Amino acid sequence: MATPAALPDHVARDLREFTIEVPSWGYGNSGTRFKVFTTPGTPRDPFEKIADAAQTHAHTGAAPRVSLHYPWDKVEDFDALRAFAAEQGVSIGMINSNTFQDDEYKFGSLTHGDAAVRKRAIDHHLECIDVMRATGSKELKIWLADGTNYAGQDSIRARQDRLAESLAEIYAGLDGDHRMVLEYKFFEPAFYHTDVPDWGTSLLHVQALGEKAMVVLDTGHHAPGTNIEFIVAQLLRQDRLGAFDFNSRNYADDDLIVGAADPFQLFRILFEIVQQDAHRPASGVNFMLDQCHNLESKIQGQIRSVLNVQETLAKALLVDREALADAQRRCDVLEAHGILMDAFWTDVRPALAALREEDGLPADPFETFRNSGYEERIAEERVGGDQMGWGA
Ligand code: PSV
Ligand code: MN
Repeated sequence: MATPAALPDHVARDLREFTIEVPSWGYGNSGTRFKVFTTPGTPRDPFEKIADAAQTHAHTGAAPRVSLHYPWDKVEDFDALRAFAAEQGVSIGMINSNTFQDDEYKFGSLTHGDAAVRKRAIDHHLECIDVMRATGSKELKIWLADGTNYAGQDSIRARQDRLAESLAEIYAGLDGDHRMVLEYKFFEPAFYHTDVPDWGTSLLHVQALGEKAMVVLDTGHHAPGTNIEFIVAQLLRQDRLGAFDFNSRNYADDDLIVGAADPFQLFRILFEIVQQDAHRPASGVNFMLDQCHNLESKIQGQIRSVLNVQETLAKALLVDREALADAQRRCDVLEAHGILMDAFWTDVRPALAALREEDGLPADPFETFRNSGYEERIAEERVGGDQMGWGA
């Protein structure tokens, strides 16, 4: 397919209404278990994280919500945080619970054998729901580090039963317009079994809970070689794909920039999405980033990620679906494959730049941000205090 000078109207419309949610923790320091590097200008409180996230939105026009992690992003006054976000031109997105950093949770949280520990974990989620009420957030995201390291350490079955009971208590605490999304991950930190290791387990739990519960798919949470687009198609078919945690990986849960390690995989995922119209706001799928920028500039990394998703979505929208359906009907394997590849290899960047200019946005948000002086300014201004990072 030749480079299109302009995008077809329906593609332009879909791109204009498509939004991405950014993670507050993507703007803080992060690292590996070997080292967390600091960077001048890194936020020292959730307000500064929101100010940085607002830069991503100001330059791309496509990232209007910031997801919070609780209690990492705990503040005295959530009303003030909400108001500050609005001033900055963004709003608060999902509230991510955290039951993976307290000593009490060493052997599990919602699955723990001790009812007192389970109650503590359930109460934490009810507190997250209060934060949702204060911030205007409508979604609670649950990822559990629960699991075991050795066969025989605990009963897999009993832990599933306890998990189901704990989730039901949290679900009962949601308001009518709230949703809960349950994330799965095949290993880490547990190395023998994980209590929510895969989409099937997550789906079984959310189906048992009710319509307000959905699955969240983190692209870094699968065994190598897993066909993630198949999972996407299947969850959409069940109306249970609630959200994405986008990132990319070469090995395990690398949390690198989405579309960096395997752009073609991102294209295949987004093609499943567009075939079911799930990229449109009415679908309710929340496209979120869950990334850490250990080496690169954090705001630049977030902007690059938003652009990668936009560019790949544009390519997925350009697939000639009529021609594809025709080739599929005739069982012409390579013609069908070629139709996908034509769209994948299309350079949509000039047409996207033109679209942004029409909307009063910078044609190249990445370069415009780099040249804006913002990073130099925060490096000078943000002196003293403790930079935020994991656990903060
Ligand atoms: C776990 O690896 C995870 O993907 C969950 O979404 C956490 O909340 C997030 O990373 C934050 O580190
Ligand atoms: Mn995640």
